[in-house]
Amino acid sequence: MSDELTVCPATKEMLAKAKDEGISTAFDRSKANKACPFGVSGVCCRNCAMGPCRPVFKGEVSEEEQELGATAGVCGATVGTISARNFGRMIAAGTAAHSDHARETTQTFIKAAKQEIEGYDIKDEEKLRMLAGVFGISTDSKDKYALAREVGEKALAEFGNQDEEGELTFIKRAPEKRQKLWREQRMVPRGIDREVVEMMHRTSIGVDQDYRNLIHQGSRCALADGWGGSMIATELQDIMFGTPVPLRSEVNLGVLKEDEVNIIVHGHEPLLSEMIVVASRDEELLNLARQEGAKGISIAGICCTANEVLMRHGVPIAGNFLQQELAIVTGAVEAMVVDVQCVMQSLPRVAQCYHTDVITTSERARMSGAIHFEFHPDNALTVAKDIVRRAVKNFKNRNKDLVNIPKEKMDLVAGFSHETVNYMLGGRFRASYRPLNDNIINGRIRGVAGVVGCNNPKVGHDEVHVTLVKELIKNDVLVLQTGCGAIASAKAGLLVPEAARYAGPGLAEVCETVGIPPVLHCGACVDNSRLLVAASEMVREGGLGDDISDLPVVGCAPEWMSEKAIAIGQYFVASGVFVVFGVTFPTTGSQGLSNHLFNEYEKITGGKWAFEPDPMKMARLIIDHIDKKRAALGIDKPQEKERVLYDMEMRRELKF
Ligand code: SF4
Ligand code: MSK
Repeated sequence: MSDELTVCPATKEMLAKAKDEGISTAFDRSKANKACPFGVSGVCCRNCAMGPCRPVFKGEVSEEEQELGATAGVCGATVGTISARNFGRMIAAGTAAHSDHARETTQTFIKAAKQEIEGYDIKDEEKLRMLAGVFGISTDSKDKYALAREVGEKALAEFGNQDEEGELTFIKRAPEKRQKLWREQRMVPRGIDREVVEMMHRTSIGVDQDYRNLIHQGSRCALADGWGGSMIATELQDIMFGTPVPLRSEVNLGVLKEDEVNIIVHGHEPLLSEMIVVASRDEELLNLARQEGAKGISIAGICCTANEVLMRHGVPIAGNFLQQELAIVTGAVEAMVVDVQCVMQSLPRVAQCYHTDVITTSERARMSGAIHFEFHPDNALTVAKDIVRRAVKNFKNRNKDLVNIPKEKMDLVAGFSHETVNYMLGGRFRASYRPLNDNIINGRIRGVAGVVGCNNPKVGHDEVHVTLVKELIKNDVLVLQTGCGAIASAKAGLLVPEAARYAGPGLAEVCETVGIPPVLHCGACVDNSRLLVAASEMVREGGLGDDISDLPVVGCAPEWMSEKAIAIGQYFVASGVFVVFGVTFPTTGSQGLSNHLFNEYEKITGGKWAFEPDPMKMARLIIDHIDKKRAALGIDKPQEKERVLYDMEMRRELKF
């Protein structure tokens, strides 16, 4: 790995500009930060006022001695207990973040179904009817609004379910064998909020002191995220705003426009940003922009809000997590509009040096130094127009001497919902995962890796993502991406069909025949739930075992930083997937807990964790695991009868 801060040329250029202009960024602060080794390894506890406790390492302490409390907090908590409690709280926080987003979405969905709010509608009726079926709602002769209301109310009830024997509905979308395993393990989430509350209770002083039991609740809580909150957010957003289909767009800071009003939407929820997109096309506001001397109004995104509006509208992406400050440093951004999650508190400070307005919009997330336009679904379009108007009027305050927009931008193709993968590979009339399964069985595709998650200035920005993804596709592993990882690969040119030239011969053949990139952008962080549905569909299609844990599939977050990533990792592990994380791992201070997560857990759920910061070694771990699963399925040898790979032309000729 290089010593460079980033492999992204636009980021390099803006870091140099920030330095010249005396602006400190996350890259500088990370370098100056002295991370505490106790915190890094997960063994710092501040759960009561007898501490904080940092159990002292006295030379080498064996796993048994650790478990017996040779090094312990004032209350006697062992390093295993402390690190499991911290890990559990990260899962609870991540689950809460995705699920609070989902609650907001659900409440808006119900209002849209009641036709009470301007700007929102029920767009994907086919998906609505499918989801009604999952909830057991009869669809007979109901109009889409009546049906959506029932679906919304059922979804809302998932958050507060108190029935001890209750089960989240979407659990039923997992393979039968997986559901049975969860039930036997008493791991099925009852209600979303309930599992978060119980995790927080169990991790307070003097409650659950067995790290294995703590991690068990961690799994149940994380499953309430993946098969609960995140899945509800994804599905209801699709119904309201449209299920993504493949579309072309552009990525990197070069998408900002020298002669237009630039508005950046940043955060995680699409509820307001969808309306900003609508407002930016308003004729009155476009006229105002022209009066103010701009040629138009340009919207670009950062982080997962960007992924949401990219997937459904093709809105270009300005950058990923570590580029948020640098977008302002271009001097060409009139407004950065933020909602919730992954928004750096430094933004208003950076904005002070330019003319940029940082605008907060959620009552849950305010920042000093920012302007607040409170957004509620009831006033969304009005607020969106007010924000766009303010940005337009700010255009004249742009200091041309401070403007420097990097030239770098890259084409990309996004919009790979699980429905799209189904269609792309199977065709409209025979949409199915059969061709994907067949290509895995015949070895053209070796396996599938979900490479997701953030950026972290502790490692080279985008470097770990891009190195890993290139190595995987070179070895015929189809890569599915979400979040900031997808943006990293997009900037490196891996999200276009022409990127098949980086792929191994088998994967390249599939990509060229079907016309897809070897790396598929599947959406925002909550859309990792699409990967759970896709994995379940692969099992259902047949030929690759009868559980998710049988699939040659791996999850990975090479540059993770957020607690949400830990929640995502744990729900994949609890769903039977091998998950590799880079950077650092928050349990390494406890040998017992690390052994439990890295080894023992495979016997419980069929999935397990691994930690490996080096991208080439990470790729090796992933490929070895895929090969192990292929061997167990008996598909590691060349197949006797080659199946023909149908392209679009051949499919059209088929008689149904
Ligand atoms: Fe220390 Fe125990 Fe209190 Fe944690 S809960 S701070 S280990 S005394
Ligand atoms: S935005 S959670 S930095 S992926 Fe989802 Fe990016 Fe990680 Fe935030």
